[in-house]
Parts: sequence; structure tokens; C-alpha cells
Amino acid sequence: MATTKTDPKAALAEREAGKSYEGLTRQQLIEAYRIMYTSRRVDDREILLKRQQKIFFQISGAGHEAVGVAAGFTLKSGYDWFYPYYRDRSLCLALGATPYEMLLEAVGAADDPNSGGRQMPSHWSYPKLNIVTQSSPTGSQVLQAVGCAEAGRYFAAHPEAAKQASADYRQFKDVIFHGDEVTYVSLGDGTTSEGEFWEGLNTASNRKLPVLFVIQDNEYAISVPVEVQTAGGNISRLVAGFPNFHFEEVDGTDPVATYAAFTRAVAHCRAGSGPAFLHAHVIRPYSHSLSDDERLYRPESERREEVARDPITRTQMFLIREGILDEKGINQLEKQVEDDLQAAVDQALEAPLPAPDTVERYVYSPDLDPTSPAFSTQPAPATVQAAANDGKKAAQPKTMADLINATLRDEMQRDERIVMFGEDVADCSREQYLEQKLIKGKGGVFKLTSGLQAEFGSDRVFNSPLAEANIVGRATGMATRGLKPVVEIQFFDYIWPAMMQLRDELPLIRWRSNNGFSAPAVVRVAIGGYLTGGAIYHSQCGESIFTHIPGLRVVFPSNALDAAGLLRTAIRCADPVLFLEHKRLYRETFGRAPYPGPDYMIPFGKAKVVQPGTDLSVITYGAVVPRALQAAQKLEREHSVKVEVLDLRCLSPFDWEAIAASVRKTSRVIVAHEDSLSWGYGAEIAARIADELFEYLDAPVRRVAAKDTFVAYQPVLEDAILPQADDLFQAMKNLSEF
Ligand SMILES: Cc1ncc(C[n+]2csc(CCOP(=O)(O)OP(=O)(O)O)c2C)c(N)n1
Ligand SMILES: [Mg+2]
Repeated sequence: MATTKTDPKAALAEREAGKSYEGLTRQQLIEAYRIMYTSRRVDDREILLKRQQKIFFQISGAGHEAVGVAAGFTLKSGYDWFYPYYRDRSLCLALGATPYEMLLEAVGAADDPNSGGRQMPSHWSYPKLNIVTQSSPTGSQVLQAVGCAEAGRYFAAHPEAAKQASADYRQFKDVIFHGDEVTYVSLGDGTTSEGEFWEGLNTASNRKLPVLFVIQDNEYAISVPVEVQTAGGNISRLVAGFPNFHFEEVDGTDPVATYAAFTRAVAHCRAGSGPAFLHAHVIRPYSHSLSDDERLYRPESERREEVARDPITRTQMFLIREGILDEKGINQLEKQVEDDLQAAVDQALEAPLPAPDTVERYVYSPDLDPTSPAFSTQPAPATVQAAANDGKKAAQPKTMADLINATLRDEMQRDERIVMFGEDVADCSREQYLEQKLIKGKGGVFKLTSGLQAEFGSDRVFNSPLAEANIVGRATGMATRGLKPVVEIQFFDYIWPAMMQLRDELPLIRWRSNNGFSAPAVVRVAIGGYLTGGAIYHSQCGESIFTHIPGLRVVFPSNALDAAGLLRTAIRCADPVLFLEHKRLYRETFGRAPYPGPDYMIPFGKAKVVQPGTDLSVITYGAVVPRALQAAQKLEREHSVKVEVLDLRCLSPFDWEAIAASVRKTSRVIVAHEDSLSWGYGAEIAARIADELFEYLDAPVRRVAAKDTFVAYQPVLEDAILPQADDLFQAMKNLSEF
């Protein structure tokens, strides 16, 4: 009886009120539309502002809005982690970023929370929301996201490691983690062509990591269509063989279907079942960016077809059709968005700009200065047990390789946040062989990490795939989360696949996020020649390429004691460090020392006078130090010329005061290095001496370095190419006679 009395309209409304759209409520759908519309209108306003020359760049999220909202609704803001790309405006809005904050980045305001005016618009970074600073190189976020997920898993297994500790970088590196957190990473269809994307899939799959890969496929990478970019034209088909993944392919202009796909994908990741791959087909109605005019390569017909799938109009029609909002309701919502946006624009245009004298802020940590006396301690060899099993042995002189190994061991003992990986660094990946004591274990091709996996476990010391970007990219993601990765590049000659990460990512995280994030990882690299038979691809130097990178500390010890002290500083400091270990020096008799104890540190940027002199200065480092000493001693014996040899030890920063003091004293100077001459490290030092110490000089500044070739295999060629003690002797003699 009751039903006959019910008004049919009211019954429908009642039914629909309870209707669920793949789990989305009507209120959530209205909210989804509000965010999507806001996202589009921020793009429109930015485009206008760019045309008015009030901002300087624009790239839109137009056509991608439904994906961001679905991601934002299924993931947890400030709980999960986000490595988005520039089309993720609606995601950032859904997670809690405001149009005003976005506009601050567009105008380059001082208070821009993303970068303080340092990055282009749509380069998101919101520390409070766990949205990690992103860059412009397409795809470089992928391996970092993998490292981020690994860090979350590590902290869940080692909760003690997450605790703050004083006296090192941990004091300034808060860790938050959740056992079931998910890491989101997104990229465009074109970016799936990058090698780092495949390296990321490989590791996420192999380690069953909770990474949600989101491909926003708008069928174009600027002007290059997807069928040219991707074999067969569909990335989903290509990745289908990766184990442990959950795969979704969805119309990313449909918010409800996309939400459903995200719900399933996120559940898979959160349950710890492995990564997910969500391939969303979207549109790109506004050209690639405001610097691009797609009419040059897309006909009107194709563009019209795309417009018919616009997620904004589609969602609006859906809300009306489903009776969730009527036209009046839509108008009201849109007007509210417009009014709020206008206020945000007005406010952003008035926002103070960053002061030009702040540009050098946050290149390095503002909290912990590794050049400071806090990093200066005395050796304490007698107290040491860690380098060997008994104190007597520890007091014996040890090689550089031994002391690096001992330092790594003691630091791992002291700091549970340290993890080590790279090619062959583990003792044995097939742990059972170690456990059954069937084998001794490898521990690095130079054995520098020997015994560390056996002692600290396979989740702290492990082998990476043979992929250098993978090593540095993951380390960057881990360090961003608060771990201290100390990774190894097996040979300097093979560092180049990691160059994007080393030049554009690791050292920039702090500066580009205006101190919002930091990534103090240590990258150990075996470098250098004088090997006899090393040849081109096992003997190169090339350090000046890295000293040219702001934000990266570059260290190059010449002896065992310095290696131990500087490595400890590298590990405990809050900046990323490239730690160059000369292969020829690993096991030389020169420069052996007893282990200096578990707290021995040398501050960065402090040179050492390895031989005092009054007549001529040789500024050098690395394997040239023993050669320069040999030449200097011969010159003194034969010609009574007293040469001062200065070992820089640290190349960035370098010890200008020590150089200046030596040159003022001797008035003659040679800068010597193993790397080739032209555009080498010595050029900078020589230029600075010529500039600032001209009045102290009695002779031209000379350089001794390798020939401008590569290093050859046959020893007679290698000898001719690399600077020898004889070359140094001749140069010193000539200059002393000038
Ligand atoms: C490593 C790198 N190469 C080239 C560029 C220049 N670039 C910027 S975006 C882009 C196209 C990206 O296309 P896609 O991945 O499909 O993303 P979409 O912009 O279409 O969303 C290119 C070539 C870059 N930023 N980084
Ligand atoms: Mg694209």
C-alpha cells in the first residue's frame, strides 16, 4: 500500500540518492567535477596570463583531469607518495594543493611552495602532501618513485631506523612511513620510450613493490604520435609480461570508469601484491604547451574528434543526465570556482618576488656544513676493533681498500638507515650458498663491500641490475625519504647511463624544491688509470664534469687515512656526494694507515700539505699525489729545489685558502691531474690563481695532465698518455728555472 502512495519523482530521487557509481557517491561526483573544472580553469587563466606576459610559461593538464581526480580519490594525501608529471594539475588539487599555490609558481613568487620561483609552472612539489619535487626531464621520476617505495618498505621492516638521531644528517631528515603506503608515478605515452621507464618497471616487478605506474596516453609526445613512439602503438601490450603487476587499461576521460580502475589498482598495491600499471587513454585539447601549435601536425578533423571526448563536458553531461546536478547547480558551482580563481589570480599577481640575492640558497644543506669543524676529529687507531678482529691487527697499516671497507662496516653498524647496492656489491645474491658456507662471497669487483651483506643482511646490501641509472635513480628516491644509500658505480667509465640522474636530479632536489626536499645519497665510484691493461673503458678520469654540477660534493682521496675520514663525512653529511676511489690506489703500499677508528672524519674542502716546500707549489690530488712526491723528492735531491705538494683531497668544494697560502709562499705553481688537460679540473684552479694571486706570481701558472686522448691499452701508450713522475719532474724543473 505504501508504494502506491509514493510520488514517483520522489521515489526516483530517493533511489538515485542511494545509487553508487563504482563506489563514488553523488557528492563525490560533484566534488570530482568541481576539481576537474577548477583544474581546467586554472589552465585557461594561466594561458591568458601568459598572453598578457604576466607569467612566462604554460603547460596544461587539459584533457587529463579525470585521471588526476580518480587518483586523488583513491590514494591518500600526505600518506601515500606522489611522483607526478606536469599534466597532474587535477591530482594535486585533489590532494589539497590550491589554485593560488599553483599560480604562485606561474608568476615565480617567493612564496611559491613548489620551488620559490625556481621552476616552471606545473612542476609540482608539495612536501606536506608527499608530492615530491619533479623536474622537466621526461621519465626521470620513475626510478626515484621505485626507490621511494623501497624506502617505505625498508622502514616498515626496520622501524628503529626511522628514529631521529643527532650528530649527522638524520637530525634534519624526518622520516614518515606507513606499512601499506603506495607510491604513485605518472608519465605520458611518449615518455614510455625512455630507458629509465623500463628499468623502473623491471625493479618494481622483480621486488614486488607497491608502485602505481600511471600512463596518461594522449597519443602524442609534442608532435610525435604514439604509433611512432611505441611498437604496435599500445604500451599495455608491451608491458603485459612483467610479473607481479596488476594491469588496467581505461578510458581516462570517463571519471567513473577511471575511478574504478584506480580502486582495483590501488588495492593491489596496498595489499602488498606488487605494482600496478594503469594505462589511461586521454586527450590533449590545448596543444603540447603554449609554445606549441598542434594545428601544424594535426588536422581539424582529428582535433574535432578529440573534443567530443573532453572529460569536462563529458562529466558535466553525466551529472545532468544522472540528475546529480541540474544546469542551475552546474552554473552555481562554476561561478563559485570562477570567483575563487579570480581572487587567487589577483592575490598571486601581487605576491612578492624572490630576492635575487637568495639564488645560492639551498644548493647545499643550510643545516649541516660538511666543511665545518664538526666534521673534524682525530684518528684513534688504538681503540678500534672494527677493522679487524683484534686491536693489534687494527693498528697495522692497512690499504685504502681495507679502510674503506672498515669505514662502511662501522657506519652500517652505527646507522641503520644505510643501504648499499650496485653491481656485484653483495657477497652472494643466492643467500643459501652463503648460509651453507659453500662460498666465500664476492663483495664488489674490487671487494670494497666484502662481508657486508653477510654481516648486515640482504635487505641492507644487495646487487642491482646492470643499469647505472637504476642505481642512482633509486638511491635518489630512497635518500629523499630519509634512507642513506651508499651505492657503487663499478667503473667511472660506465657512469654515463646515470648521467641524467647525476646532473639533473640527485644534486638538484634541494635547490629546485627551495629546500622542500633533499637527497643526500653517496655514490662511490672506482676511477682512474695507471692500471696496465685497463685501456679506454676501465681507466678514465673525468671528474671535472662532476665538479661542474652545483649541489654535488666531489671527493677524491689519495690515501687510506683520507679515504676513511672523507667517506665518513660523506655518509654523515646532508648533501649528495660523489666519492671517487682511485683503483690504482686501492691496494698500493703508498698511503697505508692503521684504521683510524669509528668516528674519524675529515671535513670537506680541506687540502693537506703532503710535503712542505718554499720554491714551487704543486696542487694535485688522487694518483698524481705519489707521483708528484716522487718527482719533488728527486728535484730536491738533484737540484735542491724545495717543492710544496698540496693534496686537495676534496674537489668540490676545494680549499682555496690552502692554495693561496702555498702560492703566496712559493710564487710558482703547477696544477697537476690525471684527467686530460683541456677543460680539465686544473683549468679552473689555474684561472683563479691567475685572477686572484697575480701579484704573487714569479712565473706563469703551469698544468701537467693527461694528453687530450683516451687511455690506451698497451702500457707504452698508457705511459705516454698519463702524466708520469718524469713529466712532473721536468715541469717542476722548468718552472723553478723560469
Ligand atoms: C628527456 C627529455 N627529452 C625531451 C624533453 C622535451 N619534451 C618535453 S615534454 C615532451 C613530450 C612528452 O610526451 P608524453 O610523454 O607523451 O607526455 P605528454 O606531454 O603528451 O603528456 C618532450 C619531448 C624533455 N623534457 N625531457
Ligand atoms: Mg603524450
